This record gives sequence, structure tokens and C-alpha cells, in this order.
Amino acid sequence: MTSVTTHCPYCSLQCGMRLTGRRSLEVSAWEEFEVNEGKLCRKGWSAAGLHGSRERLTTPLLRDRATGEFRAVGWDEALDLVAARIGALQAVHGSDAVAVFGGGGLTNEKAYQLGKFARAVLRTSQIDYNGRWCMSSAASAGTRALGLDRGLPFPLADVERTDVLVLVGSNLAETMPPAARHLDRLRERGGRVVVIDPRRTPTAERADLFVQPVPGTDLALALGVLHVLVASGAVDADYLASRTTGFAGVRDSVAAWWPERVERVTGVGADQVRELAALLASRVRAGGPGDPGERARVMVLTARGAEQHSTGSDTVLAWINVALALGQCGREYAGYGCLTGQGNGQGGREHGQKADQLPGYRSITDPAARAHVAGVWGVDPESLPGKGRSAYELLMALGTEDGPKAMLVHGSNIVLSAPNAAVVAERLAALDLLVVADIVLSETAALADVVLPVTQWAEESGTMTNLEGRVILRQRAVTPPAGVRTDLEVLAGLAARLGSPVELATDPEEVFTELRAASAGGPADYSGITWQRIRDEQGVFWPCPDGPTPHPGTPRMFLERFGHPDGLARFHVVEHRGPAEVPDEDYPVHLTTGRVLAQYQSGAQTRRIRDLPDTGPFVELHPLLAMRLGTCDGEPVEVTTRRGTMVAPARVSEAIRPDTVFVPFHWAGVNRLTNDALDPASRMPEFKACAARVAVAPAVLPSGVEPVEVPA
Ligand SMILES: Nc1nc2c(c(=O)[nH]1)N[C@H]1C(S)=C(S)[C@@H](COP(=O)(O)OP(=O)(O)OC[C@H]3O[C@@H](n4cnc5c(=O)[nH]c(N)nc54)[C@H](O)[C@@H]3O)O[C@H]1N2
Ligand SMILES: Nc1nc2c(c(=O)[nH]1)N[C@H]1C(S)=C(S)[C@@H](COP(=O)(O)OP(=O)(O)OC[C@H]3O[C@@H](n4cnc5c(=O)[nH]c(N)nc54)[C@H](O)[C@@H]3O)O[C@H]1N2
Ligand code: SF4
Ligand SMILES: [Mo]
Repeated sequence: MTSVTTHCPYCSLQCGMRLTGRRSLEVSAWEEFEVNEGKLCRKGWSAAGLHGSRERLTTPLLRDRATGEFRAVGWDEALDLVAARIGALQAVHGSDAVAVFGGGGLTNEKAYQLGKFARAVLRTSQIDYNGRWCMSSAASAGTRALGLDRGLPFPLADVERTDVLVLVGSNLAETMPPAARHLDRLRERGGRVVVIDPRRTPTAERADLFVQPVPGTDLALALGVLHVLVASGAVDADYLASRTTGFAGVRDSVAAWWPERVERVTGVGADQVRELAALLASRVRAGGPGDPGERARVMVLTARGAEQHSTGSDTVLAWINVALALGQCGREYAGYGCLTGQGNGQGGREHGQKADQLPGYRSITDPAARAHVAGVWGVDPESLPGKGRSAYELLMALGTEDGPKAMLVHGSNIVLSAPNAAVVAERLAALDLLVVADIVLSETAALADVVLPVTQWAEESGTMTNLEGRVILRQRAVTPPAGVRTDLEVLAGLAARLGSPVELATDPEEVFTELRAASAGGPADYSGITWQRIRDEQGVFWPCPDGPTPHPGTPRMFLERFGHPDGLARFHVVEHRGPAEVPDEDYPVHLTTGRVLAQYQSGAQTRRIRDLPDTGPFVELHPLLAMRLGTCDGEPVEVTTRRGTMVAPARVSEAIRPDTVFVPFHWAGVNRLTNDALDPASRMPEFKACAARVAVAPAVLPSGVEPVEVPA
């Protein structure tokens, strides 16, 4: 029996856990790891449920053209076929005929290698990943305002040491449950928690102030809060002068956002807008009286509720404006942060699986970055392709005249998790070749021409970068099942068959060493991090450049200067636009979507774990709406948008606004309804707001039976 310390396979908290195993695999607490202090949510405790499960893929599958069925084949046959068809398609249509789709759950080593495989082996520009569905709006806003995007620019535990915490569109009590203890401890110390969400979630139950806006109106709320702060003279003039630029324009732009106007747009009472602003400008101090002259420390954290909108990046900018105006960014235990989502939501966005990016968070259009990375790879900088299409635009181009004809997917269950999913499924069907590497036969893998079975987390090692920018190490605990390969081996196998000009290592530590060199000098500099340091130090925070003496890593950023060349933070003028689709006569309610505690993402992994409840989707709606529709709890209701329709049981709850319904996306259905309007800056789709019609579901009749008209 071996026992290793490692991290959970799911969300960005990357809780530390101990795995003991050989045949069976047991999860136990790793108390010393400070991020979760031995706590796990039920997904973490049950994570070993896919070990030895019949649901695991253990052999490559090839779709038989005659029957349409899969048949099991050997690895050589599968990889030979994929390489031959890639070669043939590229010979006819050019390099960009092949696309690569990655995931924010992949280790840093895999994300890096996927980018290298696309640019140096396939020479395609067509690579992007599911991080576009996730935190791309916050990343885009953070880069523009603060000059550098690291989800949380401080350790998560700093949450306990602020005075006023504002959560905009985060339900962390269900999406990262061990993190909720920081909210409890902050309140025990006398700090205040504000939660902004159209639903009174378990997170909102912990709030001192709960604000319940109409979906998609957070931007207007932020403008209103800043209006009150300006009007009451609460802005920090010294800070504005010494650490920021651009406030004057923003000040003028919020002049017209008086609280009564905000109330009309957001549904949040004008008094509550004033109350929120007053709290932010207050002298509330957690943990004792403090210096009476010193203003409260304010920490604003956004998550998907604020970000997954066609106005998501402007919304984040508006909240950063609020934090900057109060002098909070770059102050200890205060400032702005984004709660990333996927296990490697942070590292996955730094090492080159994004359409416009090279390793180290470098831009693919920057000649110096191209020269540096080409040097590490041993290729001519000229040979590196340019910027490709963003995730949703890439999916929409599949199988079109000038779009890719083949796609390789590593780490995303696209047909469930992309917006407007029925159209996405049509695009996948239009491909000449769809290859999916996965650990289970996900709904997307089930559509593939070739399925490649890969190892899961406990069967391989690799680094992840958690929501704090802390690079941590997952360690292998058990031998993989016979027949599966790692993603790194798959990529190396294809590269060899494609006559690759570059070597692709298969040992993850070797890949990390290369990643360090490729990231050196970039914004996300990992060059001073080693696997041994990670083991010794409970992770290392980037940036951590290599040098003659070991760099300590950077737990807290921006204390001295922001990431822009002049060291100043930038205010940005942003306007409220609202969601691309708002309710009207035909579609009178808002539909929003999100998560429940016991399921993860598209559910590809967690729906296959027996210890987790698999309830199927539901439609959360308010008793007033239920009454109007004539339905009650548990009865099937039909939700329809301009794109599709679904039926699921009603879950009647006073926790939600009466004008809004909520459906989780862990099961097929709701993404056939969601809107694919994209944020212009980040290309993030609008998962969190569209217009819908809800009705009592028509009785399900056997086919051929016509409903009978009952006379009144
Ligand atoms: N249990 C569980 N945990 C997870 C995941 C999972 O699938 N399951 N996934 C992980 C990933 S990848 C991510 S990205 C994170 C996401 O973590 P969160 O962002 O916390 O999760 P969501 O449920 O998507 O959205 C949060 C809240 O936004 C609210 N909301 C909806 N519309 C709006 C709006 O217009 N404005 C505001 N202010 N709020 C709105 C929803 O009601 C919801 O309560 O979770 C991570 N953790
Ligand atoms: N309506 C709605 N839709 C949403 C959201 C929402 O809030 N509402 N949220 C969006 C967000 S934030 C996200 S992050 C996406 C997530 O949605 P997806 O991108 O679909 O994420 P997962 O369901 O985690 O899919 C990961 C797939 O990769 C497989 N996998 C896991 N580990 C590995 C590995 O190491 N290698 C390989 N090759 N495969 C692996 C898993 O089995 C699974 O099939 O969904 C987005 N979609
Ligand atoms: S909170 Fe996230 S990382 Fe922690 S156990 Fe749950 S799913 Fe895993
Ligand atoms: Mo996410």
C-alpha cells in the first residue's frame, strides 16, 4: 500500500487530500495543507469512485463506418488512423484544417504540451479551450485594469482578514464548500459579508447584506454604488493620485446613475444601493477597533454570476472601479479578485492552449514572445502560427468552408457545456474527424470518430495552479488500468506519426522543466519553481523567476505597483447595456443557470460516481410564478427559449426572484436553451441570462395518441 499527498480532481480550490491505494483507492484528510485544512466537499470525498469503475474507458474506440457503432481497437491502429487522416486533411486544406480544444481541468504540463502540439507539430492556429466558458471575462478585465491577471492576487485565507467582503455572483458555499469557513471566521471577527445573487443561496445565508438583482444587471449596480461613493466624498483622493489613472472619466460617467435609476434597472431598492455604498465606505473593522481614522478594508470577489454575460468583462471592470475608487487594490487584505473555477482554471489560462497565447501568459502576436518560445522549442519563430478563433467561434466554424475539418478534444464535454448546444452538436457532426481523449465515454466522446482512453488524476502526476495562483503538485497514487495512456503519451504518439520537427516529452516533470524555460520572463513566470519546492513548501505562488538565490514566490501582488509598465492601475469607463436578450411578451422570465453542490460541470465524471446524488435537472422557480403557472413542486414544467425547449421537474423555492428561473447545467438540456451572445472583449458566452417561457409540461402521451379536448 502506498499513501501520497495530492489534490482533488475537481474545482479550483484544489483541496489537499491523502490517497492510499493499490487495488482500491481511499481518500483521507491531509490536515496540514493550509488551503482546506483537511476539509473536503462530498465530491472530494467520493472522488475515488471512478477508480476500477466499469465506466472507465480502457481501450481506444473507432467508429465503424458501415454500422456506425464503436469497435475496440489497439493503440497503434487508432493513432495511425488519426495521424493519417490529419495528414490527408492538412495536405488538402492547409494546417488550419485541424483544430484542438483543451480544458481548464488539464494539468499545466498537459495544457503546455497541447499548445506546443498545436503550434509546433500541427502548425495550426485553431486551438482554444473551455476556459472561455469560465473566467475569461475576469481575466480580460483584470489584465486591462490591473495590468496582470491572476485570479486571486492574494492567498484565499486573506478573506478572513478583510473587513467587508463583497461576493458578486459567487455561490462558494456550494461551489467550493471548504472556502465558506473563511466567511464564517470573518463574521466571527466582526467583519461583514455582502452577497449579490438573484437567488438566496447557501452562500447568501451567510451574508450580513443580501442583494438580489435581476440577472445581468450587476454592472448597473456597480455604477450606482460608485455614484453614491463619489457623491458622498468617500473616494480616496490620495490613492487615486498616486496609484491610478483615468478616474475623472469614470467619475463623470457615473454621475447619472443615482440610486433610484439603479433600482429601476436592477430591481435592487435605492435604499439598499445606498446601504451597500455606506458599508463599503465605512470604518467597520473586524477583529478589534483598529485605527479609528482608517477606512474599512474592502475585498470584492467576482465569480460566474457576474462574469458569464455578454457584458461580463465590463461588469468586472465596473467592480474593479469601485475597489480602486476606495483605494483597496494593492492594499493588504483587500482589493479585487476573481474566484476561478476549474481545477486548473488559473494555470490552464497561462501556458498556451488559448487562441492568442504562448506559454508564460505571453501574447502570440508579440515578436519577442514568439522568438523566446520558438527558441525553447527549437523551431523558427516564423513557423509559429498566429492568433486563432475563440472557443465558441471555433466551434461555429467547424466543418464550414474555411473552418477546421478535424478536431481533437482533451478535457471538455462540449455538447453539454457549450451554449446553444444543439447548434454546436450540428457543427461537430459536420467534421470529417472528431477525436476525443477522455477517461469516460462522455456525451461528446460518444459523438467521436475516435475515442482515446486516458489516465485520470490519481494515476499520473502533474502540477495545477489553484485559484490563488499557488502552483501545487498532484502525485500519482495508483497504477493506471491496463490499456489507457496519459494525454502526454497520446500527444507524443501522434507527433511521432506526424513526423514532428520537435520532441514531445512524456515524463510530466520533464515537461514542467521545459515549461519553466518557456515561461521565463513572461508575466506568469514559473522558472524558479521545481516539483521539489512545491513538495517542500505547500505550493509556490507565481510569479517566481529563477535567479542566483531562490525567489520566494509571490503570494500577494500589486502591493507596490500594478502590472502596467507605469505601475498604475487603470480606470475604465463602462456603460450598462444589460443582457443581449431580455424578457418580452413571448418569453417573459429570465433564465439563469449554474451549479449544485453534488455535481461537477457537465457531470461526465460525477454522474458516474454512485455516492453522489444524480437528481437530473430541475427548474427552480418562485411560489408566485408557480402559482401563476398552476404548477407545484415536483411537477414537470417546460422551459422554452428562442433556441430550444426542455422539460424538468419544478423545484419551488422562495430563494429565487419571482421573475427568474434557474436550471443547473450538469445534465443535458439547459444548454440547448442558453444564448450564445458573446462578450466583445473576452468572447465569453452569456450563460447566465436569457429570456424564457415557462409552462406546465404537456402530458406525455404515447406516440400516436392525440390529446383530448375537455369541455369546460
Ligand atoms: N459543486 C460544484 N462546484 C464547482 C463546479 C461545479 O460544477 N459544481 N464547477 C467549478 C467551476 S468550473 C466554476 S467556474 C465555479 C463556479 O462557481 P460559481 O460562480 O459560484 O457558480 P455558479 O453556480 O455558476 O454561479 C454562481 C451564482 O451566480 C448566480 N447568478 C446567476 N445570474 C447572476 C447574475 O446575473 N448576477 C449575479 N450577481 N449572480 C448571478 C447564480 O444564482 C449562482 O448562485 O465552480 C467550481 N466549483
Ligand atoms: N449553462 C451553463 N453552461 C456552462 C456553465 C454555466 O454556468 N452554465 N459554466 C461553464 C463553465 S464555467 C465551465 S468551466 C464549463 C465546463 O464544462 P466542460 O468543459 O464540459 O467541463 P467538464 O464537464 O469538466 O468536462 C471535462 C471532460 O474532460 C474529461 N477529463 C477530465 N480530466 C481529463 C484529463 O486529464 N484529460 C482528458 N483528456 N480528459 C479529462 C472529463 O471526463 C470530462 O468529460 O461549462 C460551462 N458551461
Ligand atoms: S471544494 Fe473543490 S477541490 Fe475541494 S473537495 Fe470539493 S470539489 Fe474538490
Ligand atoms: Mo468554470
